Amino acid sequence: MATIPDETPVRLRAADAPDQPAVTPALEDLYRGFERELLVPLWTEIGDLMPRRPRSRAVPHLWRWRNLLELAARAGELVPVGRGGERRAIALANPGLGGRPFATPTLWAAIQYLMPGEDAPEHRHTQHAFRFVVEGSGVWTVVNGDPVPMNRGDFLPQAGWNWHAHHNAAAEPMAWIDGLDIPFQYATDAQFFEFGRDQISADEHATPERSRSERLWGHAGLRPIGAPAGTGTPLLRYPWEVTDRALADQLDSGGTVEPGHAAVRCTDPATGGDVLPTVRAEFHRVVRGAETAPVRETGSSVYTVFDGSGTVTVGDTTWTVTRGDLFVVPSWEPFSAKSEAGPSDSDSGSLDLFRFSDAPIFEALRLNRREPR
Ligand code: GTQ
Ligand code: FE2
Repeated sequence: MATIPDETPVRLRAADAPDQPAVTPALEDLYRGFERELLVPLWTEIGDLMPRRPRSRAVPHLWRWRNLLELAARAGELVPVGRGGERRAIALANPGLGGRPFATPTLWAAIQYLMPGEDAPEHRHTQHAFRFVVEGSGVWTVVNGDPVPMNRGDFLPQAGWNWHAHHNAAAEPMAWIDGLDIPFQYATDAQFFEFGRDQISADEHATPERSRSERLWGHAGLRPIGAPAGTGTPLLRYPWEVTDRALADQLDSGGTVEPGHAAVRCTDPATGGDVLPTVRAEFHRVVRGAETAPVRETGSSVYTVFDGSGTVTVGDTTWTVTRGDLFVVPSWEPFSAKSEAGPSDSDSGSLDLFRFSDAPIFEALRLNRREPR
């Protein structure tokens, strides 16, 4: 039996498959029989279905924040937000995924935009979601009636099936990034969606500095004994001040991933596990001049440059990146980042990256693999 070379094209045609008999009328008739009965022989498909290593249809791709923001602002002027469309969210469509609004085969990433005074109506869905704020403030997301502020650097997880609406209480428009597992759930045929109230109450339009969820669950190492179990992670905001301090303290105290590279993962305070069942969220800080060692992993990630600048390499592609830029790392593509001074010196002096990935899915299914490249 001939071995299939490593770089065999993804789809083998019947007659091209290794060790195939010559094409005779009898063989052609056999293949017509397969077609008629809706049967497909493994030997014509094996290179595509059972590759030697991951071959993502998703490709490395970068979206520039200034372009996203400019288009989102125009959508803010031209396109209303309301029942039906539900959100003024504009998704990143990976050029390898056939025009679907999928950043990776499992992850949705979008820029969402609300004009001053606007409300995005209440709904809930099985898809797990989060918000991440690159710049601005003034929007509160109201989760099960609890208004949660959104400020620069904040990470706001929101597990599936919780009611949520958003309202902009400020005089300025605000943009942020949404991450969801929409493409993954699309493949499961297990999604549900419900419309909530068209208008949330006056109480829920309140603009507290801290949500009820943070007052209960936002104290590291302290679990509220009487707090009722909700659906999914109970802490609804991971404020930037805390994340920033955690990264700075890690660099000072020698517990880094590698020299000059600190990283933290957002966890569910009730379980200690990933913050969402299908989505992992991490912050990485690479100090000026440092570079991360190239690594490849199964599963896909979307990165956002939160602060600073530098270069990032995904597979064979290297980009110079700056605040707000978003890029995709497909499964098994090596990734590394280098922190370098950029055109604007107003940053913190480090390259700060926010990363989200589908790692919890891969770990649950024991499909996770990782190797230095
Ligand atoms: O804010 O509730 O980008 O339901 C996609 C689906 C945002 C949201 C998205 C959603 C939302
Ligand atoms: Fe939603």
